[in-house]
Amino acid sequence: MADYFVGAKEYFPGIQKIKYEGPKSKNPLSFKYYDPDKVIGGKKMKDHLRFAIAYWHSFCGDGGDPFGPGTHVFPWSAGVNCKMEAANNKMDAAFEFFTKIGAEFWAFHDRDISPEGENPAESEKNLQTIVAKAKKLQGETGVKLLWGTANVFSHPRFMNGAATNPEFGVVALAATQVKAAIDATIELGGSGYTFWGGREGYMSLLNTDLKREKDNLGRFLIMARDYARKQGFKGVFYIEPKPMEPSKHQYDFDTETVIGFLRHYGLDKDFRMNIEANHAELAGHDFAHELETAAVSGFFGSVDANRGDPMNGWDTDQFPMSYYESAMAMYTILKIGGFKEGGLNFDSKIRRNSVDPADLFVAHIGGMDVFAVGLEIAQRMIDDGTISNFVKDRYASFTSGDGAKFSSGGLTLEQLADIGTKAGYGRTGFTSGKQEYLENVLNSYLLGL
Ligand code: XLS
Ligand code: CA
Ligand code: CA
Repeated sequence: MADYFVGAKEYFPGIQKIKYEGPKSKNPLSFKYYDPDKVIGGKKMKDHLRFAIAYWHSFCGDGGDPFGPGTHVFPWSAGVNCKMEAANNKMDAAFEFFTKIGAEFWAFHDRDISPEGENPAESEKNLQTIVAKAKKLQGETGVKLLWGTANVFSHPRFMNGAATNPEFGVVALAATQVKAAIDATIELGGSGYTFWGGREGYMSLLNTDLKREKDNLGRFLIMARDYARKQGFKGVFYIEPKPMEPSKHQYDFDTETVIGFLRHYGLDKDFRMNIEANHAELAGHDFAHELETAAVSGFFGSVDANRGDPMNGWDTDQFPMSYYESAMAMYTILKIGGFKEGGLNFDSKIRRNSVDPADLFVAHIGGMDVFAVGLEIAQRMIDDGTISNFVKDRYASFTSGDGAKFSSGGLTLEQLADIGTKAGYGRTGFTSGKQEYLENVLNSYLLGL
């Protein structure tokens, strides 16, 4: 991968390629733990972690919030009147960032990278023009596309939803974007295509035909899948669960809900989960719960590696900071053999008042270091085996005798009750779960013991 900026202009001057300098380094623009080529459990860190940069936050999110306009000044659009020229510059800046930070993947929405035109045909032409540029930059830098998606939630026309909109005309307009974004993803060799349904939900049942909306969403996804497959897309489709915000009730509430939806509409062969830490929290779940739920059902796909603020109920999309969270996440991921097509996409944004160009680098460095540490801890958990052996022993009564018979479906309820009656009460059930002990064990891995 090239380690220099690739565009005509350098957008992050004074910042060199970020290098691993080790935990003792005081240089904020260096990795303390993420050492891309370090081998953990037989695989390089970079191949375990498959970091991706979220185009929308890093190059479009200007720090604006509902109470005030943006605070971040983007050198690629300052003083540029033509939207396409700004989009072009922004792509140069993005690839400069990808190569300097050393991320091998990126992810985008159609409207992040190219502006909407006067009509759908012009919008598509804009997208194709920028995609051609992105393809060239991918070729020059070796950076790859993790996934693409369409933004069918920001424009006011989508205020009542996209595929679940009560107006057919809006569903058709959503299709123009999704079709073009699928084409763009294929053109860029993306390994995934994501659907996040922010407005695929509702605010009030008083104006909502819930069954029709869900059926329409299922039908739309079937059409999108069939189109992409027809065009030769071999990658994975992702659904990204989120329980609320901006809708009150979102149909893709959490992993378990989405799995039920996918099975109901016959989409379970092609779709996997893109799990975001912050969305898990909004659903009242641990990040690891969502990952494990997807993993054990064969629906694990990719990850949006951010965090929320547990003190409020917003989607704050902050950079990850917790070694426990990253360790538990990587533990699940390692247990199922690691990422296949997916990766760790930083769907994270710097704060409104983080206005120095270096802040974007420092934020990503922190997130990458947190997952590097999490990976190391998870590998210790696996290598030592104390935790997995404990779990195995805890369920040992299902692996022989009547327990094994039960597990393989060899008992009726009468037979099961009969076994219970014969055994009697005694101390059955009073086996310690030893959570505190296991937490102490986890702490010792955290300290590298
Ligand atoms: C918003 C979502 C969104 C998806 C991609 O909350 O996280 O950014 O990841 O559309
Ligand atoms: Ca989010
Ligand atoms: Ca996300």
